Amino acid sequence: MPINRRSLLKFASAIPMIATAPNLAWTADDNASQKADYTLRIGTGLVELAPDHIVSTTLYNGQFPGPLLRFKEGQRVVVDVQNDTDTPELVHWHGQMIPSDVDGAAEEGSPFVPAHGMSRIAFVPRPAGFRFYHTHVVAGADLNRGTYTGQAGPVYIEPKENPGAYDREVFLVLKEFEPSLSRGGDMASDALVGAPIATLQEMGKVADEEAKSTSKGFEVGYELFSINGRTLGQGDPIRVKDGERVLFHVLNASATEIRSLALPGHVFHVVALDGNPVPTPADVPVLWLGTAERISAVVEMRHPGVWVMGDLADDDRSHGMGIVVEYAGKTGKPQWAKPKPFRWDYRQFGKNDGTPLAPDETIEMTIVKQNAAEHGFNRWTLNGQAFSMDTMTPMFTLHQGRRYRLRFRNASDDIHPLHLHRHSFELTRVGGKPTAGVIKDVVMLGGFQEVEMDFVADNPGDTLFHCHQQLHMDFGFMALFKYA
Ligand SMILES: [Cu+2]
Repeated sequence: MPINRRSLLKFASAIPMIATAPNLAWTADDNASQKADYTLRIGTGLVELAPDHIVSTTLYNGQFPGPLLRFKEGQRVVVDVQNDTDTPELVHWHGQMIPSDVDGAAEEGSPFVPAHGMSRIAFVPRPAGFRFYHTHVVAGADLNRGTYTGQAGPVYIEPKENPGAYDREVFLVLKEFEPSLSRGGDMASDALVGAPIATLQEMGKVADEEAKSTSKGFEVGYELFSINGRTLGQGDPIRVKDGERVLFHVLNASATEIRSLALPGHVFHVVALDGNPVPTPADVPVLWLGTAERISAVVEMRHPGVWVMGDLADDDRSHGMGIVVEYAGKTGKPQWAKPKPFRWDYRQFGKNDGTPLAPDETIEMTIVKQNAAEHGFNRWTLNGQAFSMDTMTPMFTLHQGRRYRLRFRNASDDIHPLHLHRHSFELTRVGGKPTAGVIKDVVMLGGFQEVEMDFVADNPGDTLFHCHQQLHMDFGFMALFKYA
């Protein structure tokens, strides 16, 4: 098995893979004679995180991250997905407003890519911006399945016009490897603005008391951490010049973790969240990203040296979560400096004094954790119900054209990266304060906090909502929306 030794810079300008003529066993499309624009091959491969840390996992096209796919907004693409593994797979096109049958979620009715089989998928990419693709199968207790594997890759949908004032684009995919189950975790408690709400804390206490188990359920920990498939210090650094403006597209491709990123002596000028331009671009010293979130930020390189761009958590950074930024003509050991504490506030990027439109309807969901209720795993309920993969019963009915407000109340201490498929939403209340104008497809909800967001039911078809933390979504934290 050849080990992929691509450099970051090569990756940043990756050329789309040339598709080979597919030998179709099954097709969802009527143009089997047409050549696919892209081929994704799912199979076991090796990732050389470091010379002494080579991991074997499931990959796209034998590499991590999967190839950067550059689509053009509104221009139809045909993708062949070849599954060389022994189990059915699903490729989800995260953040795109496409039909349910190609979205890549079984709960919405997308067909599986059969084991040792092929599927042809065709769709019109939209909207423009930084998206990604990843597996959407249930992992449960199997840490060799789902997003614990290396099945993730970036998508960039070229806008019809490109307003970016930058010299260079660099994609960064943050990812952990070698997962294992453990008791207890270390979720960042200082990541988000807002204070815990007493009534939600009380609900959490009641749930704890009602739990049959006195201990918390399993969490997942990792041995190795990487950016673009390399641990900190391995592979090529990001080479920059004094005065250069670099546009970073950062993706948190973790299965379960919240991530932070800082570059000592530099600020991030955030221009887009989840690929959508923000109304108020703003400078921040630290990026915080929930699972599956993306941030696009310009960094002006005006602090020559050799630096570590890395996670704030010392343990994660020392196990590889970082990448070296090296100015031209500078040498020496990469330097790290811990930034001052900084709490992430989505409202910072919203419309000033923004008031959201009034919704037609409000849907409330209260999130409760049942400690170790399912074979030692925590079970998650929404309004008292854990999603059943057997029945896949829809929870809500949508009427096309209506504006819905989702109000989430978190009666647990965990941060939840909430994700809605096939639609974008506008944040309307964060950390107890109103906001408008920030359009996303994943939002972090803090422990014992509330968040509100609006979406317009403008893309008919079954639509999945779930927490993007793989352990949470696999153990109940999902809901299905049906259009009337
Ligand atoms: Cu969650």
